[in-house]
Amino acid sequence: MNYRTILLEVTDSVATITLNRPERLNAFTAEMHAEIRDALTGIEAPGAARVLVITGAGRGFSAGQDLAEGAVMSGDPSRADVARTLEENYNPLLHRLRALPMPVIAAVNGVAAGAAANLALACDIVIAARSASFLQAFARIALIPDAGGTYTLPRQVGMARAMGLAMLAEPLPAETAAAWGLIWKCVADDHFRDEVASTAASLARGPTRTYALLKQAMYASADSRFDDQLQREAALQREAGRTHDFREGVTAFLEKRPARFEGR
Ligand code: LHQ
Repeated sequence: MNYRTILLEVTDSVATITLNRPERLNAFTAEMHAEIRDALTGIEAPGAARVLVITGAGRGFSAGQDLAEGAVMSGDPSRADVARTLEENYNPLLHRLRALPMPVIAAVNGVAAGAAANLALACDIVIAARSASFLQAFARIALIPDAGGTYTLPRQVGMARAMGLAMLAEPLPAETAAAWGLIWKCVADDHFRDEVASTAASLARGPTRTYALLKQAMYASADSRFDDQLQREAALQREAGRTHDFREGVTAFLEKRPARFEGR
């Protein structure tokens, strides 16, 4: 299918969604959300892909919600409902990415602002170009961080830094984001695309089913008690132990050869 606001490419089991409104720094519109939903339906189909990469066209990753989109400011201010797009678009997207049974890489090529910053930070692996930055732009327009920001930030960088980022709304350089443990890696701009491609290719050769189970375990951990998490680990490990790739992994180890995972 031809999209107007995104590009979708699937090569060697790596699906790439490129946010593609560079003249608006890839700001999100309702149409972009609908196209991403459609693309994800294809990517989720059995055997379609083993990794998803989300990135931006041009110089930015995304400037978050398109503030010029009619729905954002329409109607009587006392009855305005900016949360509607969260409930209809962003929140379901975040849930879907978390539940996607494969690794999701945010390849942050440039500035990621507002909801787009938090969408990127909710992905499984975040790789940023050195010139990229993360901007909790919300307070600049008198909103609170959304798209999971108030969940992700205090957990990943601690309350002091989360508050500073949210209230001061200053760009956080990619290098600092990596130093703070907010993202996986910050890579020199010249090597960024190669690094994303090699990471995606490596994950695409990995034990996809196990990655899906690992996501479930990791993301449940923030809200779990120790004992519950141990039980969850055991249940999910039981499933991992029944995959073809587990047998292959152990056999390959014993035969002193690289494993050939099939993702099942
Ligand atoms: C844009 C945008 C944009 C439209 C750049 N919209 N055009 C959820 C619920 C409902 C409502 C509200 O929001 C949310 C969640 C959110 O995401 S709230 C946060 C929304 N995002 C922002 O507040 C960020 C706004 N953008 C900026 O502050 C800057 O553009 C940054 C710092 C990201 C980049 O600055 P520059 O590199 O200097 O680029 P620029 O500002 O010149 O932008 C390039 C063009 O893109 C420009 O258009 P123009 O016609 O002048 O060339 C901007 O107007 C346009 N643009 N962001 N969010």
